[in-house]
Amino acid sequence: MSKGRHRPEWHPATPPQDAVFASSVMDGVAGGHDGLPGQSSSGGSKPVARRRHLTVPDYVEGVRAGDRTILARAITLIESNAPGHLAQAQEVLQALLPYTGGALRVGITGVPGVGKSTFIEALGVMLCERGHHVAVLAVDPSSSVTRGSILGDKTRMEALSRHPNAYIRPSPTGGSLGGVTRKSRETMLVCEAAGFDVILVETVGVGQSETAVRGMVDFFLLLMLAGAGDELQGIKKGIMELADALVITKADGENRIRAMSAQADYNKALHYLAPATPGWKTRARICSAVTGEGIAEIWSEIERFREVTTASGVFQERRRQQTRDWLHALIEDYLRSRFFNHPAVKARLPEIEAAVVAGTLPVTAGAQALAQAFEEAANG
Ligand SMILES: Nc1nc2c(ncn2[C@@H]2O[C@H](COP(=O)(O)OP(=O)(O)O)[C@@H](O)[C@H]2O)c(=O)[nH]1
Ligand SMILES: [Mg+2]
Repeated sequence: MSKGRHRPEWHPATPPQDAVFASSVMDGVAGGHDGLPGQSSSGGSKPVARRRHLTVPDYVEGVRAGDRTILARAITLIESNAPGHLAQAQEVLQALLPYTGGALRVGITGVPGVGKSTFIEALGVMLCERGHHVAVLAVDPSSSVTRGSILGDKTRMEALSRHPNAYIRPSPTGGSLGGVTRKSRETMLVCEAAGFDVILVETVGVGQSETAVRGMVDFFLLLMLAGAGDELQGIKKGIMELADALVITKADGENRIRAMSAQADYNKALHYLAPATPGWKTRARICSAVTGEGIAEIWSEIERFREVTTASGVFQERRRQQTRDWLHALIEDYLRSRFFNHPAVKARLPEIEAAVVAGTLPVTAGAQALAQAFEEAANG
């Protein structure tokens, strides 16, 4: 592994290949992350306790007590792709489940450079000062390429990462979007059981990850730049339809006036879109993480959203629906992978693919033939 990058602090006594680890961990920043204030996580002298094997009750009690080291290890366990770890992770989750669900879950998306991390820093610090406990997670399926961009972001979240009420967790590098979102959802639950009452999920708005994050949060915030008012169509419209609030960032200095004009444009455009949440009107606002303008107002709006949708039942129903959707998504992933990895399917797929492409076999007949081969083999 490259310098400055190493395996998670938690790993089995007899290390298998590095490949089983869903995440690799960069050298820690000097801050309170992972409960190691001011100490590099690759530092030479590690407390003995960090190496100790943890049982399921150890994890559960440690997380419930808000022990940052054990919280970090529980998340690392969840992020592991090793089959042996999956069973233990699920036992831990099962035990923690009664203590989950208490946080307000907020997703934050926008193109790279729009100011997500800076916004999260400003909002997060404000919330921590008010006594909230804030966990920041990232969903970034591309991070196996960019290697956990939130780690670079941690320099943008310096004050927040040092705040005792905050916990910042980099994106798991799990490969597929499905894998990354499973880990992020479960990490979110563990953070709730640890007592965090606000979960902020950052995701880059460049692919399908914003749809995945919309599926795991209560409130979805889209950050936008001024000067984009003339390109309201296309992909942006699709993302705008997912948002419960639209925020024009960097409304400071000379840009403030442009931000206000963009706000007016977006409010007009939003008028014609179906609301992302029934009974809630999505509005555009402006904010500046530099002057602090708009940050407190956005939080008030998120709180009002919770009140309105809780009173109408939409809040609770969305969570139930998200959980059902999650179950179905996992089943689909499982079946898809069983199907395509089955020797009977693998043996016939190339020939059937070639036949449908050549136009000698109807596509439906080809799919049926594969399904039949799979079922016959699966039924013995
Ligand atoms: N003037 C101004 N610059 C900002 C503001 N928020 C972020 N920036 C700058 O915009 C750049 C990108 O910010 P960042 O938070 O990393 O964006 P992300 O990629 O969406 O997470 C950085 O150079 C920030 O300093 C703001 O409110 N006002
Ligand atoms: Mg960022």
